[in-house]
Amino acid sequence: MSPYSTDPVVQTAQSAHARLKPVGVREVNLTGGLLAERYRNNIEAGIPAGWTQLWESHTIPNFYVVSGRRAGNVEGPRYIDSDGYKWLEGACWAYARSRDSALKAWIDEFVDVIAAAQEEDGYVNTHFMGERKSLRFTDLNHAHEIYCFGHLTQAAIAHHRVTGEDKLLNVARRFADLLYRLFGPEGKWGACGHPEAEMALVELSRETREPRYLQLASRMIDARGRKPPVLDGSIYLLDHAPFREQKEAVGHAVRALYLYAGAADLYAESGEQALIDTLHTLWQDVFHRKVYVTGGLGARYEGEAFGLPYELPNLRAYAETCAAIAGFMWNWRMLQIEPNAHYADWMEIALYNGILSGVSLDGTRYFYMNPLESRGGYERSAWFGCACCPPNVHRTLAALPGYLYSLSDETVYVHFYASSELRTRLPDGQPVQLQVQTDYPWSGEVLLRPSAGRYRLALRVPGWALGAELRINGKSAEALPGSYAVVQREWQDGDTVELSLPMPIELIRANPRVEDDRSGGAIRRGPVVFCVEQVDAPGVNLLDLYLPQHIGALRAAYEPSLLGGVVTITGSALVDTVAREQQPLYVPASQYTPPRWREVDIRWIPYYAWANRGAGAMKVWLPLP
Ligand code: FUB
Ligand code: ZN
Repeated sequence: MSPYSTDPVVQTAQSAHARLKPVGVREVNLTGGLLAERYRNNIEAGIPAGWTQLWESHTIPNFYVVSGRRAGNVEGPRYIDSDGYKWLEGACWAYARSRDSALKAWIDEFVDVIAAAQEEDGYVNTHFMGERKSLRFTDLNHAHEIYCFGHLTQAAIAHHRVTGEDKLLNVARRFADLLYRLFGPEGKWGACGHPEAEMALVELSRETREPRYLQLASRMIDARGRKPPVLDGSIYLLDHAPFREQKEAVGHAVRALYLYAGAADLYAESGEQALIDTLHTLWQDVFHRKVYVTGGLGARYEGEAFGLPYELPNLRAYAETCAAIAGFMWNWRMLQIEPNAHYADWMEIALYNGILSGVSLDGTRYFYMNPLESRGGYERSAWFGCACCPPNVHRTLAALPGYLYSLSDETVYVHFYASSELRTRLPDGQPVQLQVQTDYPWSGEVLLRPSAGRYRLALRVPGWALGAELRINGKSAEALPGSYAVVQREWQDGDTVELSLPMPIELIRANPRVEDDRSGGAIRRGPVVFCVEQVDAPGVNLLDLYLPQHIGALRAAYEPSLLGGVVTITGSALVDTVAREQQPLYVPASQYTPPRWREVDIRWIPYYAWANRGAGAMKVWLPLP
């Protein structure tokens, strides 16, 4: 029996330059708590509603049309196939554990029609078949053909890993072979204006042990920034400089982050120093200067792009759901290469804030943009004309079990805390089970029960967890925030590991270079960022609302019947009672009326849960009085 998990999300088990090996999605059972609930809701509500939307948006009918099984026209944007593929990937990860026959029937139907749509030479993209056939590969900048191939391939790999069937994998391989003929070493230079295929090709080479796909991924990364340009030489398409010379995160955020994730995948195989140096430089730029406190990425509406350093507006935050997910994917790959807790810390911030905010609590409505402030009127939609985000949520939540743990020789890494059971084998074949009980993220108390055997446990102590304590069978051990606490022993049945991660209510201040936030603060508790919604501050214009003088007077409590069960924070805040609407917009400082304070009782809720009680105003950052 292979010592490797057969259904991981990213298969680094044999990657020479990744220190961590994954566990399979089937090896982890989420048994309770917030992540289990979001995971279940995604499978029971989000993915089924997505199937309906794929029909209504014409995503699936397009495949029927091009395969000749239905009359009609292909409709929708050039990248519409990718929405279906992302859903399909999610459906496969969901099926890994649910084994639900109705879900399998949808998967089978979709796989069947994709295979039927594929042409003899391996090409499949509904937008460029039929009448538009002559336009194939004539616009690598904007056509998204290779991007759609990437999503097809990721779906195919999930399908193969989860079902053991190779029908879709063969479709992906035939398309990859076509791309290799066109853009491999014997072909022209080529890459997609929207990166994505790089990750998919590395993973395809891992799945098939076919080195040509890795070579093609490498060539696509090398294709950027050439002279004359292979694309259009623009920053938007990440074609402004050779990848290894890109020192700042610029351009379209999702494209950039997928490119970085693909480069990390390539590094895990090649070990090329220049690649990891570039990735470290870009990571510093993104996570020290360009990320929202929610893990949101890509500040600008214009070009859906990264802003300048510290350009992080709240009301006009773009923070596309896909970008938070792409950052999550990149950090996962970095974490498998080198298990530094800061990668997992940012994954966790993104997951509990900027990713979960992307989907409604009922699991069927989505945000495209995730602003940190709203004046009201902004709400989630069931689908979009450009529907990249909803199925990205489907695939991410469906794959959650595969993200909690990793393995290395003799070590089980615990990255994220959720009530769960892990049943896996260490790379040396030793079976390991781990039971985790916790109310995380509402409580930082975590109880772990490892099965007997000689191995290490590496427990992530989040960077925010000052005062963390670790006890092995009641005896204290070191737990440094921002690192993995490693415990090695001959575990006996009945051993307990207790991790206490203090979760005080924290006032977060931003680097004062962030102009929107410099005179304010945000409330965070553990990894969860909070916000105030209009409904919890009745009669108060949120523009007049200020933080309280003493954060210490705020109280956190679990409210089981609110928003699916959340910890809320209550207490008094300050309202400026000066009738500001009657004041001029600008006055000489000598005539300025300072605030007149009144205390009001308000409630903060987790940011991810906002806009589930109407589309009222909302703020994450409030000014300090
Ligand atoms: O271009 C396809 C998708 O549309 C991108 O990933 C999103 O950012 C949106 O631009
Ligand atoms: Zn999106």
